[in-house]
Amino acid sequence: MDYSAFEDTIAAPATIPGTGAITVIRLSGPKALKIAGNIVKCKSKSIEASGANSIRYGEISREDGSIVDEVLVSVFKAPHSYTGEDSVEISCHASSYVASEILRLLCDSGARVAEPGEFTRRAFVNGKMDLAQAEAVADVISSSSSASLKVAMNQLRGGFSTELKDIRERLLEIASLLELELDFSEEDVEFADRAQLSKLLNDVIKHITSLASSFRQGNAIRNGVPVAIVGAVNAGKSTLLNSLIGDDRAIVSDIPGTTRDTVEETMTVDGILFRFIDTAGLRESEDEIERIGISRSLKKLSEAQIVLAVLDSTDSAEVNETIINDIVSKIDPVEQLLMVLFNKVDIIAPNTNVTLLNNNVSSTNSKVIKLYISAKNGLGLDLLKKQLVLSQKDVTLDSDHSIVTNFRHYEALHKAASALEKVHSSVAHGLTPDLLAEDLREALAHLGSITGEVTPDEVLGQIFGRFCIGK
Ligand SMILES: Nc1nc2c(ncn2[C@@H]2O[C@H](COP(=O)(O)OP(=O)(O)O)[C@@H](O)[C@H]2O)c(=O)[nH]1
Ligand SMILES: [Mg+2]
Repeated sequence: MDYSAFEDTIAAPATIPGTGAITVIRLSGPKALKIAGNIVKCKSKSIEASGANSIRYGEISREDGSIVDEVLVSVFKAPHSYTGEDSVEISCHASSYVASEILRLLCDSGARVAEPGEFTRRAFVNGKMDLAQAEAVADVISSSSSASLKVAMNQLRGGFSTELKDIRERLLEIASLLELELDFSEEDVEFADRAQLSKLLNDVIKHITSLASSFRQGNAIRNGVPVAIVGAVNAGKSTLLNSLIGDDRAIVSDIPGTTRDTVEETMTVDGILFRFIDTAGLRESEDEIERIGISRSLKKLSEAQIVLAVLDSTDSAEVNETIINDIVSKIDPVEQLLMVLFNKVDIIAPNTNVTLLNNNVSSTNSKVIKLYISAKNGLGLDLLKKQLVLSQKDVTLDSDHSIVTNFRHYEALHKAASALEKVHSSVAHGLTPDLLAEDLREALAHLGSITGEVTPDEVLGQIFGRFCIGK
């Protein structure tokens, strides 16, 4: 069946050769079965004569008859494959040498090495998935928590696309009414009831805006809830980052001003992905590089969802008060959660049960979370992690709407909403349909760019170019 839009047959390993037990080499295109049949010899009928969705056992030999590997070949026929084309997947032993030999033999038989993301791009072009779904493939592969997997899966299975389709259909309805008016513009007819139009537009704008505003949450789900670790120099911020992630990631030293740049690490706690950001200590500095580090810290502080203010509890109460007030003045109490951590409790209260101590602290002051910890000895960190997880408990994923995790989608929604705002105000000002129709078309184009209905080739190139080879 000649289904594919492409004439050439592409090949690439879909797994990383040299790791694991097997490597899978993908082959897709009109000649996939013929090329695979050329290099894989099976006992009974050839690969080319195999039925769809079958698995065959065979041997791959070089031109001189020497054997390369024993393999399993999965056969898929158009349009029932990932790419929508005839495809085969060769499972060989994971040696990178074996994989490169097989790839060479495939190319000698007429295949060419696939470009990054080319399999998924073909799936998109052949109508197996839309662009948002294709992008979700990469998100599913890189998902690292139950929430990020759930959102990516919803997008992959078309949940987000269906929601967009509904919005587009409502707008198309309005657009077609307006176009009709345009055709009859000489006769001065008004097909679209302006009050109804205004209400419809309002509903759609609200829907799009709420999708766009889910990006903050979506971004946290995909890249981790941003947690900034801030405070004075030498309070133990870098030690805390290292203890939390269980690795010596940031440099710890008693020389003040050691951390000059921000260091980020992600970690999953109770299925929630957090992104911890160690920052340069906030202080006046003469050092140019440290000053750049401090301004970056302030930026990270403003972007964080959770701020961990680390204090050195051996410092005086006045000193710490000043530091806290400084941090409080820099955060947004509505959008950001502050936790105050009195570090180095091992020095001020040796041999104390830190859990008991903290239970007393939190019960007396429930508004701001305060904890005594020892970043160095790991005291109080369990409680800290518990609080971090608790802070996310209201973040529900079971809403009716999709959650936007992709910046490209966020931007498109934003632009669509502004174009519709223009339509809305034009309606209010009683402007002619030709002016309304233009902005409406623009909004539709932005929405369409998310699912790839109207996406220029160069944008597609950028999106798929970020995929790895074999995807
Ligand atoms: N005793 C004790 N020392 C700590 C603790 N946390 C950090 N330190 C020490 O404090 C110094 C500064 O730590 P560092 O993490 O580099 O501080 P930063 O400037 O805030 O990043 C180092 O000598 C650490 O070993 C702690 O909980 N207890
Ligand atoms: Mg540091």
